[in-house]
Amino acid sequence: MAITGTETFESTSPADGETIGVFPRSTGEDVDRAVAAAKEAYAHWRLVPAPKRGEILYRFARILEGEKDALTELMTHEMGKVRAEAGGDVQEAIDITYYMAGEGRRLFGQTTPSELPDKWNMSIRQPVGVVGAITPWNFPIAIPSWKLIPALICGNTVVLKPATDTPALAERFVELLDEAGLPDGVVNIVYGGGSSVGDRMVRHPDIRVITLTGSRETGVKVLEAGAETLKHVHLELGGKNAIIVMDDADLDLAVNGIVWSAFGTSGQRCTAASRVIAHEKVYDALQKKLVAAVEKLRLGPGWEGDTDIGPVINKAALDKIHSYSKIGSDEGARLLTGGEVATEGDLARGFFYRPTIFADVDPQMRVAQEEIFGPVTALIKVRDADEAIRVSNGIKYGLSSSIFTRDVNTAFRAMRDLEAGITYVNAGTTGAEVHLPFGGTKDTGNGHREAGQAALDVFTEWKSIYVDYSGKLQRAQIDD
Ligand code: UN1
Repeated sequence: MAITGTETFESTSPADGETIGVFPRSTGEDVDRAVAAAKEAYAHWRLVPAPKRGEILYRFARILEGEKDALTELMTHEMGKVRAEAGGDVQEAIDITYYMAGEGRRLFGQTTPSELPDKWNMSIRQPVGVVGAITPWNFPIAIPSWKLIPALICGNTVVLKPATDTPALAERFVELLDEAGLPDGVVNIVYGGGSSVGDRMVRHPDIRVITLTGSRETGVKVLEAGAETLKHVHLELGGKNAIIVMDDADLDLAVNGIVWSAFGTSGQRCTAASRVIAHEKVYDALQKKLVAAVEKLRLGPGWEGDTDIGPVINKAALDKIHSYSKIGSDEGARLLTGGEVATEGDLARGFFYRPTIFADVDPQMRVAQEEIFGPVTALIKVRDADEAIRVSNGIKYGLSSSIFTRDVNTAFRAMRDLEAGITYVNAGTTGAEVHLPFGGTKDTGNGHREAGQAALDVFTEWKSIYVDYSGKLQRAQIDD
């Protein structure tokens, strides 16, 4: 779909400022045309048998596999994550595509007996219509795929608005979908910011579903704006996830889990472990091991083989993250390591922040309550499992949670009582797999889940069908 806007914006690498590409800024009319194209394509796409839609998606999965290295490389440049993680991002897209392509031969509904004789009852899933997908920069291939692929297998058509930090990856993603054989108009892309292009989508009467991954603040705005047209709104918002380390935990394993979950992707995951809740008996030992492990991490561009931590996404993010180091210190938390922008040598060309750990954090401090979305974690000391669970739950978000313990009773209590959409036992807070529901409780969302079978509920409506073959009027609830 051609874009008429004459304004452009540049995508640059957060690692060294190199220009990745120049993209058109879509206008409101561009959004309207994209929606119109999607609406027109829907008339046909919804009638394509789901297994045939699945065949196109299988082809897409194979194309993605072939393009995995190139997309990975591009991601290390445009988004900044390190190569292993960028590969994982693309792999997550491949995984969900194979999984959802298979749904083409399932998309199960239900059949159930009727209360009346000679009558057939069933319920089926039907597509909803045009889906508006608003995606973030932190998983620039995986998250568009979590939203688009389930939407498509169910028979919807899509308008995608990717984050303005990662347009090149989104453009490539859509080109590859085209290459797989999606009919024209089934997927359309628009570029631009949330307050202009995003807002137009959210208010558009012909978009029936909005699926957003973003901040809590944006989520509330989208929900409000979408209310006017009674849209289905699927929200995947923030987190302030904690790892609990009990006194019987394997400490070295816990340290590995914390380093990976707190500092992987430079802490820029909704699922990142931005709090560590440690039992008082292991608190000091854990601190020491953690600082030693973190100070070994090497900062650098994601495309360099020995880099552990890449840049953060942009200058505004760097400033926000750094402001929390000051907030933490001002609140009385003890800075164990980090707390500064890294500028030595070539790092000065990008947005690098030293992995930062605060100790002696009170659960109510801002560094323990607010989503920082950077390589910062806060250590909190507790006396027992009850307090650990209480502290873990004592936030407004409810995405991911974790406990390291060897006690099966404690593990099961945590599995039951942690208020979160995801709980890990003896693993960090990141690493969701695509065939399980992904999402959170409380302010992390509005009750929906993506991925897994649960994603189908976002992208379909249930229709109940009653077929009476008795040849006479039969009245439910009245006739025997
Ligand atoms: C996100 O940060 O929004 O579990 C998604 C994980 C990844 C997905 C994170 N599989 O960390």
